Amino acid sequence: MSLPFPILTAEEAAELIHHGSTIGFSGFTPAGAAKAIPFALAEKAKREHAAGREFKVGVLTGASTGKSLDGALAEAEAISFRTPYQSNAILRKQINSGQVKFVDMHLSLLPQNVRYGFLGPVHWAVVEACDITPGGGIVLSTSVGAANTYLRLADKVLIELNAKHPATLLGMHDIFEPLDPPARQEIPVYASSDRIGSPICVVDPKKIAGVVLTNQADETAGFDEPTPVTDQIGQNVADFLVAEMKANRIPPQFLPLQSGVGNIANAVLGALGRSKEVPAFEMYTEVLQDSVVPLLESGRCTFASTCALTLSPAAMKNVTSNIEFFKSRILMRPQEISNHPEIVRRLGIVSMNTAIEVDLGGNVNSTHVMGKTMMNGIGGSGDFTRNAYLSIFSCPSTAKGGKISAIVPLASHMDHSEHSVQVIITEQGVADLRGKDPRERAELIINHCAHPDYRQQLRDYLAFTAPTSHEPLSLSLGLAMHRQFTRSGDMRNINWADYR
Ligand code: 0RQ
Repeated sequence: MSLPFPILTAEEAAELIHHGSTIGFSGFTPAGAAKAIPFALAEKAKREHAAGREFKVGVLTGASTGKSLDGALAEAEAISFRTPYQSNAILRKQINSGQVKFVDMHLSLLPQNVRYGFLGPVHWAVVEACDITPGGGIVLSTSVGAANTYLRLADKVLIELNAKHPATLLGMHDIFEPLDPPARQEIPVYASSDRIGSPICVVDPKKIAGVVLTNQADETAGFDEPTPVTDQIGQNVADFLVAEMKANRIPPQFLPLQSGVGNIANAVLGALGRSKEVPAFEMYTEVLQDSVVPLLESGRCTFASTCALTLSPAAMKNVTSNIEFFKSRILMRPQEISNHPEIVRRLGIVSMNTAIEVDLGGNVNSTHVMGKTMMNGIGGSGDFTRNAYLSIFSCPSTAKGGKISAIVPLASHMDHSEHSVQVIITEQGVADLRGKDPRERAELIINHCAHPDYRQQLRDYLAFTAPTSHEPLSLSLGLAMHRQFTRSGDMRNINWADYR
């Protein structure tokens, strides 16, 4: 089919974008992220810089992306502003040195914040598609993210038409954008599999400045091999959910599951899939990782609503070669819907996200190492945690070879407060904080989740706090374990007397 749009090289497309532009890219994780145009834009930035001219752009995406987008643009020092989430090592350094302004945002809020004008105008939408019609109908590829909103709001649109993703993905997306207040209405998703929108995005064809033909796989990174620690965390989560079911706190048909990204999330889902006692379940989540594909094939997972197919090339091939099977079991939604608090609360989702550290009150830091250094961002963890039927955070009890305790007296940064966090799970065990007061919480977390190397020093800390206060907090000692790590490189060296 011939298209009524200019067919451009990635370099020609990049030439259209000027210094100071704000670009809304497709991509939620590396899945469905634009690749050729951002890479060419990074090359253009290098040329401009070599000629002594400024060249930086504002980068909006769905979540993290791949090496051709965040990686290449960061390496070219071409990013002025970035939101809402990232996981690239070079970009992380630039964010932490103040070179790039980064706004860490709940992923469900990003599209409405763009619509409300809170982030300024979007000059370009650069979106990967697996098919496009002459009338401006766009079939997105392996994620939706915020691409639908960028396509609608941007002044101009560039499409990467990627032959690597088959046009038969048509039907796997469900595009829906809510009205804005005061006209806002309910979002009519009553079950994980409910379709409420359109399989395609439609843009005014006059806005399409060009189409770039590509053939590139998603730049998904593999997972680390499971370790005894991640396996044990997974097992503890599975055992906890089985016990909840037996106690009739989870209905026998189970509840939809949400799971975050990374090694731990992958291990948790693997353990749930293997469990003989967890019944077949649905997922209402934001990222579908490799571990879910065999669960869908075996029927352990009966349906997965997601925002992205974050799959390795092998797992992706599995899906595309059996597309009709998976199309009846997977739905990709915009992040505004996959992560929407209203739906999370209505469906009764069990949320499972990852902490960097947890404090004795049950407050969770998911983003900032030692309170200062941004790791990736809050992502969707807050969207789900605050509204979940049951909210779980898991992490290894220690980091950096045991020199850091993930259980600390006071979180050095707080993403999820004690009011939203119900259950903490490490390889050591489970702290069920529901209905517990601050002192009970502290004891449960020390006894069930802290590493044995740290239990006594955490108990010593508790002993220093005033027994009559509601929160067991010492203003002078709360961050002493963190200070000890920055001083000596090992939290185990703490001598509380040095800090009193
Ligand atoms: O560092 O790679 O240098 O060894 O953090 O930790 O244990 O490999 O776990 O890959 O699951 O990532 C919270 C970062 C965990 C991630 C986080 C260091 C550790 C290692 C990675 P190295 P692991 P994971 C989904 C929803 C955001 C919130 C969320 C994340 C590295 O899951 O970004 O769940 N979550 N969002 O050594 C110092 C500590 C540490 C520490 C871990 N206490 N101190 N370093 N690390 N704990 C996202 C989306 O919405 C898209």
